[in-house]
Order: sequence, then C-alpha cells, then structure tokens
Amino acid sequence: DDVNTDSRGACIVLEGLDRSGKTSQSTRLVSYLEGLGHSAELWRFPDRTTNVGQMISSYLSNESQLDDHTVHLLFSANRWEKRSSMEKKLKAGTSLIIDRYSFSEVAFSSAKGLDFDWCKAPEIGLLAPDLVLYLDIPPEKAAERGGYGTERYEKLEFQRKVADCYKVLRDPSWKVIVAQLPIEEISKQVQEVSLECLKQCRKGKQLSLLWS
Ligand code: NYM
Repeated sequence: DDVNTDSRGACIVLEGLDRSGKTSQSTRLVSYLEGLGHSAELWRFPDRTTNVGQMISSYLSNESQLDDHTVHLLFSANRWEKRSSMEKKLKAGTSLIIDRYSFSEVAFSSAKGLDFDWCKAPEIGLLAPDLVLYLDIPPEKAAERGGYGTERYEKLEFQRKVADCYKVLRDPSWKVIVAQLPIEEISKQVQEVSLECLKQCRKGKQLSLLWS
C-alpha cells in the first residue's frame, strides 16, 4: 500500500484525572502496538528520573514546598529537557505513548487559580501530540476507585476543579473516552483511534508544535 518505509512514529498522549485509568491504558496500548510489530515506547510526565523531575517528585510527595508558578515552570522544564529526544525517537519511527503532557500542566495549575494563558505560555514550541485521548470520569467516581494516594492534588475537591479546567482546554480533536466502561472496551477504543493515528503519520502527517 501507500505506507512509506521511513515514516515517523506517532505521538499519542493520554490525559485525565488522577485514577482515570491512564497508566493501565497506556501500558496496554504499548503492548498492543508492539504485538503488531510497531516500535513503541511508554513515556510519562513528570519524568521523575531527571534532576528537575526529582524536585517535582519531592514537591508532589510534600517533602518540599514551592511557589505555584515555580513548580509550574519545573513541570514545563521537565518536558523541555526531553523535547529533543522525543523528536529523535519519533523521527526514527518509534511511536511514543505518553501518560500526561502539557494539558495536565494547564489543567492542574489553572485549577490552583493561575492565569490560563500564563499556564500555556511555557509550553509553546513543544511538540504537539498527534492524538490526545481523554479518559473521562466524574471526579466522584474516580475517588471511589480504591481511594487516592497521599500525593498533593489527590483530593476530591481539587480534582473537581481540575475536571472543569480540562473542559476549558478540551478541543474537538480530542478523543474522549468514557472511563467507566469495562477495561477491555476502553482498550478497544484506544487501539482503534491509535491505529488510525499511526496510519496518518505513515501517510506523511507532519509533526506540529504547541499550541497549534
Ligand atoms: N501534573 C502533571 C502537573 O501538575 N503538571 C504537569 O505538567 C504534569 C505532567 O502531577 N496529579 C500533576 C498531575 C498529577 C501529578 O502525576 C503526578 P502522576 O501521573 O500521578 O505521576
């Protein structure tokens, strides 16, 4: 068919509230794509393995306190430090399945009351995903799923605000999936749109930048 052999990988982002099932679904998607013979990697933000990521991690676990703007810029820096390797991987043909990206950043920080446009600004120029999968769950239902952990933000009241901010961010290109469906059914939907996305990338869809 019309598949070109040196085509790039797809950049697929999973977003949603805490406990919406992103981590399970991104793990399953990577196995599925690998099973079909595609090269795929699971990434997540924050990437806690870097120096910046360690600062974020200690903030999230309440071992350190940081100004809201400062931590916002750290999350952003954590994506910027991975930008060039993201681009390299994608251009080398590996698809990246990313558990949280810039949309989490804007949703969580604006839920704290930071200005929406200010929150978006440091993300300008990062690679835009080819597909955003939003696992949609009412905050009350997410809270029932075995309860939250002890990290910052894992509180029902705050997650309600985050859900409202995601609604403002959401655009028609996002694939919204009902996160309360059985896990197999969600996987099926995730697989279907992801394969279609890979196909578009193989046909020559260009990488673009946030926020376009
Ligand atoms: N988070 C995540 C942000 O506030 N800004 C960001 O840019 C990103 C990527 O970190 N509650 C928040 C959302 C989560 C928290 O993420 C940790 P995870 O997926 O639980 O490791």
